[in-house]
Amino acid sequence: MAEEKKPVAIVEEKKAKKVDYRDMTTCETTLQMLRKMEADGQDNCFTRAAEMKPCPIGADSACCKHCFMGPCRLNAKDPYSKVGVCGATIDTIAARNFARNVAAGCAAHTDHGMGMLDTFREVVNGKIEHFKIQDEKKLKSVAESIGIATEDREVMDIAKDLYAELERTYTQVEGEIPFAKRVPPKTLETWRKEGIVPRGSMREIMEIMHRSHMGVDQDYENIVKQCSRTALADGWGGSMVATEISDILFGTPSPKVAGVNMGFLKEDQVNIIIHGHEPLMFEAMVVAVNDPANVEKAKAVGAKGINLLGMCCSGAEVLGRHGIPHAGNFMSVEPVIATGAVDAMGVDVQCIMQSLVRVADCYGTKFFTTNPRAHIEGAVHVEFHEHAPFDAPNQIIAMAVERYSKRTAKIVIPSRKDWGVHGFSHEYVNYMLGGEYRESYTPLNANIINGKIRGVAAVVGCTNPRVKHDYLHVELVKELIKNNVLVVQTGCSQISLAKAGLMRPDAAVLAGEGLQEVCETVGIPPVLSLGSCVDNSRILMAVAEMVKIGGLGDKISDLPVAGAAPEYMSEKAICIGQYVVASGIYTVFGVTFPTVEGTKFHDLLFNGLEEKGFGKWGFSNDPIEMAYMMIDHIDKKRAALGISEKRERKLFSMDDRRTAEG
Ligand code: SF4
Ligand code: MSK
Repeated sequence: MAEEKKPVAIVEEKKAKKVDYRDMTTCETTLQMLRKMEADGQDNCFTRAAEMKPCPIGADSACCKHCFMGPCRLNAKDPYSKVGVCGATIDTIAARNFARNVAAGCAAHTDHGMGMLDTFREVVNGKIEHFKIQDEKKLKSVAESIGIATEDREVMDIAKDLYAELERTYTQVEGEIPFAKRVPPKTLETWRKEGIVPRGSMREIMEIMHRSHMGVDQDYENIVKQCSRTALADGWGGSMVATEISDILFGTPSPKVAGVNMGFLKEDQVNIIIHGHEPLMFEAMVVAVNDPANVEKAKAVGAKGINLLGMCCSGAEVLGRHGIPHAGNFMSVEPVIATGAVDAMGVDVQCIMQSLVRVADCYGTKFFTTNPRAHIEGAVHVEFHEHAPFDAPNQIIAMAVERYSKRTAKIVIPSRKDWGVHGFSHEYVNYMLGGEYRESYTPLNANIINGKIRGVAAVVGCTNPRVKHDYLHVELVKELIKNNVLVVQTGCSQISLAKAGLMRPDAAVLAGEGLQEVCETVGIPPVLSLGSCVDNSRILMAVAEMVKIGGLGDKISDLPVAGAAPEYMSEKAICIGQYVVASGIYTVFGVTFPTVEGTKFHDLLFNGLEEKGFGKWGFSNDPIEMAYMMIDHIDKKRAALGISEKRERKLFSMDDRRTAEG
């Protein structure tokens, strides 16, 4: 019997602030492990958030440190009472800060996408042999969508042309990016009129960083234009390339039953978690854990096998593609290690908390960084190379097996396991609705027009310790489906909903009558999971298709659709929000929003953009209010399309609710 090792307290001197974890999460496994961490003397992001009061000036984005005459702090309560040392107004300061958020978010996604494209090039050139083109149908459809001929051509010839064309997504200095061809013509017209059709993302990011430098662009409206252009270079550019190349190389997801939650850890197996965003190492790991030589190594130390799980977006991607179980979303990453059952955690890029090194050390988990862009002080770096993709996974497995053989931490695995259907790619939705020989979104549009489906909502994004974990996601989505709004999801949000059981077809009973009928007829849950953060591009493809099918207007901004990221935390989310808004969709965020209400910049984002033919931003921290903000918007669009009267019954609006409450 292994001797229990008492974890070393992270906060030795300063006692972590006493918090009631029931106020912090609705995820019962996360709650159980947070309590365990407390008993073990560990801090976590919830306790650190309670200790770290956000700077109110910073939260309102009313400060600037873009030069060394500052930093300058304005007064958010009286925003036009002061200017920075250089004379910058609140509108300039907040718009520049927002621009830098967009730039960072766009850089993260486009660098990820470019990494995928680099791998694709090496596969096409025959320099990488372990990865192959697995989905030729997808390769051809992507090629055709941007004007590359495919008929009677060799797959590799098409692939070479596709690589050359898609490289422009990043490097092109003039002209429109290739996937602009996928944008509905009237939406593209609005972008052209505004001068925001993106060039290559490198160009856009360079320009936005230049323009937000001290003393350059000092007109918030002009800055917001470049925010839109840069963000669109992400959504219709870098992220879309990441999704499409992943599908071509690893297969386009189709629905599969898969498990979510910490209960999928197995005490008698070597548990390995991959956390981050890029699918390459995870794909190699899926092969490596099934390699008989590695399985034998695990059995030789008494384990029954190797149990691979995902976390965050890496996990969301393989959940839909391979049905690999998912251990939890962003707020559960520290708690999952506290189970003591994780023998190794490998991470790549984005959303990797630095604290994980210390938490892993406390519970004896072997912790590895794998990407040259993302080392963490104190972590063992085992670099992943696409040209020798099994080297890093084999090393990680070997060290996980060793840790299994020497487990000393007490193992406490929560029992909860949630099952659901995952992997609804844009292509599968097309097939599911129309059948193999008449793939089409026509039935979706028809059910929106006849009112069975009121509209479509994309609920996406992170979890954040500043709000109750999972709560906003789940309550918002429940309210939306109850009101016949079909919900699509990506990222950590989809894990929140999977844990709440809403990705099971029988969750249709929670939907309104019309949506329930459609779900039961097609055999789908009322909440469809589409994958990781970059897979928000699948949502863009879906709305473009809805416009193309017809009957719901001629641009994306005509559609009865809305978006939300109720618990967001990352700059990527700001960039996603901006490209969704610039594409024409009303988008509501929770937690906090980096503007001061009553300023011209705030008014532009929350009203003015809609007047120019785009979508607009909204904000609320009440999930029910958020739901009715989205529903009211959907109803407004239905009315403009002249399809309101086709609704079968009147549903509760936000005004009705206020009246009822009043
Ligand atoms: Fe202050 Fe202007 Fe410098 Fe910003 S750019 S820190 S507002 S002086
Ligand atoms: S992982 S960006 S916490 S969704 Fe994409 Fe989750 Fe947000 Fe990271």
